[in-house]
Amino acid sequence: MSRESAELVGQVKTSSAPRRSDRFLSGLSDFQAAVIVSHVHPDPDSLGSMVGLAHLIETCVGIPVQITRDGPICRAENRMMVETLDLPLTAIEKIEWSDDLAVVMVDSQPKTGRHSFNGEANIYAVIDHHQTPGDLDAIPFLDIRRGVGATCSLVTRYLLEQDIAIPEHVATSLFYGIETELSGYPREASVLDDAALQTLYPLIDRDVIAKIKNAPLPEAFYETLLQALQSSFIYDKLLISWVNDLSNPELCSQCVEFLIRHEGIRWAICAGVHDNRLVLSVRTNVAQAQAGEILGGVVQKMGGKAGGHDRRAGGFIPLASTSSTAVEQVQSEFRRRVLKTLQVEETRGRRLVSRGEMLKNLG
Ligand SMILES: [Mn+2]
Repeated sequence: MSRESAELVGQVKTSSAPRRSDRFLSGLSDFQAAVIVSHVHPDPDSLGSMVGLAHLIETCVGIPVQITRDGPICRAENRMMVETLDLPLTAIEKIEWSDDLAVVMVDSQPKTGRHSFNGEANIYAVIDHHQTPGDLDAIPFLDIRRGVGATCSLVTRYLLEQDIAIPEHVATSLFYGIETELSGYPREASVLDDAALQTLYPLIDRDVIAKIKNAPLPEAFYETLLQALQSSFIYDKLLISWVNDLSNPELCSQCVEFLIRHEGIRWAICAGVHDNRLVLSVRTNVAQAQAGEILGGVVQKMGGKAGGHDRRAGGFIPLASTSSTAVEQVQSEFRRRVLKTLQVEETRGRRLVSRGEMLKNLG
């Protein structure tokens, strides 16, 4: 085990410095209450991290904790997670901000364009694992570990350090958060993630996990998938799929997770139009590809925001108009920039499903 790995699982105590969870908790005693925020459309890693930290703070500090929902949760599995585990989320716009409130941001960083939280109160802590750097000036507590697969793994570590009981619904939330973050290949997991999964497994409700994974899918999912398949273009190792009418922004990631499985493809992008934005979701099966930084670089020049991990990224480009000409212009500029960045020749584009095939299927 490398020195770094040993430190990650906490098996070597080489210094007398306080543990991260001790530092995190000691700073909270100055506050009356805490509120935990995450990125927009919170995913299982955000949800699990909030549930785990709320349990940690309530148990160890004894102050009330609110966990929040920034924007709607659309993905069927994520909605099922909230419903089945009965997660007490407060809509972020309902929070009454004050200086007595400790704001803890999880699974994202300030001013990355991924929150509606925008400095309404001072942030006490940021706990995250994204590549995308945020504005971290003057934040008293930071735990940002880019080499860790899930924020839930960091939170699980805090709970173990404090040696407190982990109730079933907390363990199940954390476990599902880690599992979904690590899905896909190659695995983006550290020893800390696997240690957390092993610790949590005996404590979880496995029926609940199965119920979440098999959440019923809305009809819009199939309509979007059909649209995505019919408008997928392959440029060598890259597949780009255009969805002109995206009923919810999270459908992009569901489509792209299916498209990246194509045998010849190393990079897949689904771009959909939703709410005056070109919503983007990227997957790659190239190890250490830095997809988050690559997408961030591409959209930045087009006024957009993006971020993510090595194999997964998401973001958006604002659309001045959603007329088909305006959308096509943005699409073609985005395509040109992506092809250039990934060094793929544009002339080699072909449809995944030919027009002839589509018409034949209709007949
Ligand atoms: Mn995460």
